[in-house]
Amino acid sequence: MEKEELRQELLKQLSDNVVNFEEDKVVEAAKKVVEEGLNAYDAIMNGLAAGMVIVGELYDKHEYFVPELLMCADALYAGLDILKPRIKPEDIGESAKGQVVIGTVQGDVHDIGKNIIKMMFEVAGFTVHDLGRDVPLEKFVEEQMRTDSDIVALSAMMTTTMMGMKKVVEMIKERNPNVAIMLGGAPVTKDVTELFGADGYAKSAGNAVQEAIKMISRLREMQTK
Ligand code: B12
Repeated sequence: MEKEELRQELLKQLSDNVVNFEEDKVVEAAKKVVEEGLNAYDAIMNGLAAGMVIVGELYDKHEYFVPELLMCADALYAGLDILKPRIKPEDIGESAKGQVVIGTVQGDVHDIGKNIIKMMFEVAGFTVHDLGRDVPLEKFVEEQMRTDSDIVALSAMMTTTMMGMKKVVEMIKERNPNVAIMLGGAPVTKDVTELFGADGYAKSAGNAVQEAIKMISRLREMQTK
């Protein structure tokens, strides 16, 4: 099989098997990606994560319910375990050093997207302090101060919990305006980011690290002016 044909076939297998919560088959396809020397980052984004987008659509159409979602997430994580150690920093296109505090805000247990963003930062060379999900808002402030991190990255997947981000931005900026705050998650937009007074936003994992690096240099430029 031609390499491109094999790539397409394996991406489809990863995506389909996340959707069908076939954990063993996801593992099998992920191992094949590694054996064939294909790009692990591509397999995560265009295979596993693409499958999870379809899962979201099935949930929205009431074809899938909570138990299915959780089984799909298990299948996605099983694939991530195999592919994550194989990502190369150059696949992400940037390499950086710094510290990030990350978490999903209070009241919100959605952490699949947050975990993917965390992985991107780790691969790009950042030290990541992961607070997990349903994180009390003050905890972000405390952890930033404890670690003296350059970036605080907040995730929210619900319109209700998204409002908590504004509070975190206010609390952190009040203490230290030089910390770069980045927002993300399905309901978050560029407009929301600006309205909440945060510094950066990324629609997906694909450009989160690049955006974070731009955000830090923007802030540093402002400080030297
Ligand atoms: C999986 C899922 C769940 C799982 C979560 C499992 C887990 N461990 O995460 C479970 C079953 C637990 C769940 C529960 C609920 N859910 Co739910 N869930 C979803 C679903 C189907 C998919 C989310 C997902 O994982 N997507 C895949 C990942 C890869 O994508 P992502 O999260 O968007 O992340 C990407 C980007 O957003 C971005 N990103 C994310 N975070 C960050 C952070 C930063 C800093 C940056 C830069 C980028 C970034 O990068 C990521 C990677 O590309 C969505 C539907 C949807 N279409 O999104 C509903 C959805 C989010 N859920 C919803 C709801 C309502 C609920 C429940 C209240 C349902 C209920 N009645 O019980 C509970 C909430 C519990 C709670 N208190 O949080 C609603 C929210 C509606 C709203 N707008 O407020 C949605 C939109 C479904 C819907 N249409 O109604 N859910």
